[in-house]
Amino acid sequence: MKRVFSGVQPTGNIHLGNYLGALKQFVELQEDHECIYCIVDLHAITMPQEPKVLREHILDVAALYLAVGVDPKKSIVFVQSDVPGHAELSWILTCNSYTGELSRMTQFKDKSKEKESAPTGLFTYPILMAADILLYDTNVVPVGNDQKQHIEICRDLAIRVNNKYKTKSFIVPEGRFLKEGARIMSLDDPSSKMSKSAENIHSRISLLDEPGKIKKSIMKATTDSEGIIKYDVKNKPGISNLLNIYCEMSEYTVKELEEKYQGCGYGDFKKDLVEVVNEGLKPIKERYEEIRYSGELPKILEDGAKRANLISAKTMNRVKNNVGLGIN
Ligand code: ATP
Ligand code: LTN
Repeated sequence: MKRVFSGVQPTGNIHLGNYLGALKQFVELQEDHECIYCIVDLHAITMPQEPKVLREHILDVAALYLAVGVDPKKSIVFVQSDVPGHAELSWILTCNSYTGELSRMTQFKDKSKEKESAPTGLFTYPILMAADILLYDTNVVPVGNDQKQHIEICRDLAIRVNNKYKTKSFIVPEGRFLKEGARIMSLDDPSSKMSKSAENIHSRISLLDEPGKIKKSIMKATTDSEGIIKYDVKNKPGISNLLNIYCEMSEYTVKELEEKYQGCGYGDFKKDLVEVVNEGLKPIKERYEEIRYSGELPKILEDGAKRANLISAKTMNRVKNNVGLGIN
């Protein structure tokens, strides 16, 4: 069975982009893969975090994993900082990376722009992510399209270390991306991706938003003045984004939706989309409420960390041996 690894940062506001771009695939993959799903808290501290809030967000994401259908009996679910191998392997990879390749990462450029000096962790973020993946001999990494560059550098590092030490320390993983165009964009500005950190709460639909808030966000969503429901990302990015969301949250294809709404205005289309999104999120919210405060979460995460540690310890042993670290 192929092994899958992915992670989500515990930074709050898990939104429809995270769900459709990542979490939904996690659930599908666990049927015929050995899956490891991580809450990447070490990545979260590359930006300032309030300790008490961070702790809560870790449990929020864990509960959301389970609420969308990740099954801890089938998959390993754990918190990154509970497994020391991530930070350890990250250092070895750091020593095999170049400042030039890290400076070219768009995420670093975006997040550090207009700052006089940026946190070093933000700069080395892709290396820690590579360590996450390589630590588990991962074959497949399901992520949103925005992570393509990170997967590429992870593959480069794996190949580079294998070649440098003339041993097979790492399996070279493949990314599994959502089909092109299915990147979920911000509702108020369809030229940027839906994001946890955007200031305007109506730019995103968080999975735990109230139905009334969701209605408001969708009804306010930026479209165009043409009034024709047609998929055309270049000229009609707003309506195309809403068509994507509708399609991903229902059984319809984009083509079928264009036919269904031929001659209708944006208002009617948006009203139906509100229904579809609210109905789709209802069971997730109900399960989340059950799980989040049930007391079973810490046990599930502890058990996950134990299982993850067993796998990662084997990899660390092999890699340290290949690199010549330690005495045995
Ligand atoms: P931020 O916007 O604050 O940078 P984020 O929303 O990208 O954070 P992450 O925890 O970094 O959140 O991402 C979790 C997963 O969700 C990743 O696989 C990422 O590719 C995916 N993802 C994030 N935003 C989108 C989006 N708008 N559309 C599709 N997938 C997305
Ligand atoms: N950078 C990722 C989160 C992440 C991740 C990983 C995803 C950290 N480590 C390992 C897949 C595999 C993001 O989604 N922004």
